[in-house]
Amino acid sequence: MELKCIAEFDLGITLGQVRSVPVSLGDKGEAVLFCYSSHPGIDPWEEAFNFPTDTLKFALFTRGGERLWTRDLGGSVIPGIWFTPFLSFDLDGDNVDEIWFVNNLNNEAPFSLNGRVLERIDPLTGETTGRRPWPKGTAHESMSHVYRFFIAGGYVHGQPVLLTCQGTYGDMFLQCYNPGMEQRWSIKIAAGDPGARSSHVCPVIDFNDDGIDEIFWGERLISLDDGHEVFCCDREKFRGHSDIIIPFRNAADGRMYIYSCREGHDVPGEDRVWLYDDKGEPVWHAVDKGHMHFGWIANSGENYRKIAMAMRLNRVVVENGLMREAEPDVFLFDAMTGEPAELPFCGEGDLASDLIPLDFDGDGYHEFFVKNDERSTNPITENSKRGRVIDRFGNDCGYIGGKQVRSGKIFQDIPGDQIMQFYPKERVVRVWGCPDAVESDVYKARHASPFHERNQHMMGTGYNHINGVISCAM
Ligand SMILES: [Ca+2]
Ligand SMILES: [Ca+2]
Ligand SMILES: [Ca+2]
Repeated sequence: MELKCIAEFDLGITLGQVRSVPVSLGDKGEAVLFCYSSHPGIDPWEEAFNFPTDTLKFALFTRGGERLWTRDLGGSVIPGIWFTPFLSFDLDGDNVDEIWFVNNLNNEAPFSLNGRVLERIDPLTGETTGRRPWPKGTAHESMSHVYRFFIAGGYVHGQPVLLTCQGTYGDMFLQCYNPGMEQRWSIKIAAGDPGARSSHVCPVIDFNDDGIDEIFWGERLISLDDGHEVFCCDREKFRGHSDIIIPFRNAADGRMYIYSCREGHDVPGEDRVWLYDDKGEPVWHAVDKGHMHFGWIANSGENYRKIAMAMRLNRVVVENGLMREAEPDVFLFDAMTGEPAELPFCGEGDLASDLIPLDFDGDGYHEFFVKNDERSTNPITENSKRGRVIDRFGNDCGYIGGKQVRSGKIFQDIPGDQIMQFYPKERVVRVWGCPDAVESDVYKARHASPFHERNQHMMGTGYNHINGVISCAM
């Protein structure tokens, strides 16, 4: 398998953070939107927030790497995924994806909720074509809770609908809009209500195959038609949020399943890693305590056997209140039974938690990109596994390096999965793929639903974009 750089985009500044979504320009072809800054992503949690040294910018590029327009969002827009989610989505049905994001019009107050708006941009010009006030239901909560915003899109019997959401840990608010931007429904899930909180990812899929998309609001599935709860896994007991929530289909029985790695509500007697079936009933559960932080599902066992990974974060506070991540605990399971599993090349420590599963060559088995270890002070070098792609046996498939932007089927017309990485000092973004890939029946089955294509448009909201957590689904 040979990996090649199949696209390059020159963003022109030293890069601290980059997010990206595909944008259809209708008969003008496919474009790529980048949202980027020299400053790394800023989190609203008081123990993680810092003051930005650079603004956030949008830039639209052609597939060939030509810059079409740039917009600097200015000093009132905080450069972080929770403050400033964005989405490309054709809500009005003209085959051109509008760009939707949370702007702040109050240039004197970066935390202003009165100044925050849902803003729409025409991708053909980069100009604003609409604004409406951003709901401020979370205003009374702590800063970490207030600025957890999401924008998502989905379909109800073929009609597009837009979703805006606020909150994750306490009170949570969701609003849904029809193509003319009239509100279709609005719900509040109060902090004390039964059932799960949200997640840091928000996959959208027609999970029960009735023609209506659901959003995974953590372990709670919400209908985009009318906002009703389709079901909520472990509804009577679990009140926390899941770092990771992954829907997937098991080829052996053809049924859908849900893999959840829980972060919050760590109470004695309640396990942290769960598999649920298509009715929300538990199949297996494991790991009796801790903050589960990363997780994935990969076709990496014999005969496409699915392996599930769950990583438990061991965060420590060192001098002066600084937080650092100690060695994590990593768990590997047979995804369907919960029995302990192994990867042949993961004998050495915690490598499995730094793997991003991708099927570059389309054969139905996942390869893995090995991220840099964020706990390590050693840079990625060509001599280590870090920054490289390996196959499911650990064989080397080539060096890519960089930091992750998004992964999965980035270009729909190129066979197999691809990965998009940014290179901070080179100021560029590169997409790597396998031009000789041949899509097998197993690969095609994973892509038979529009899940992957549609969820690429949601890589600017939440943590959907990192660690392959959305692109490893199905
Ligand atoms: Ca449109
Ligand atoms: Ca449905
Ligand atoms: Ca493969």
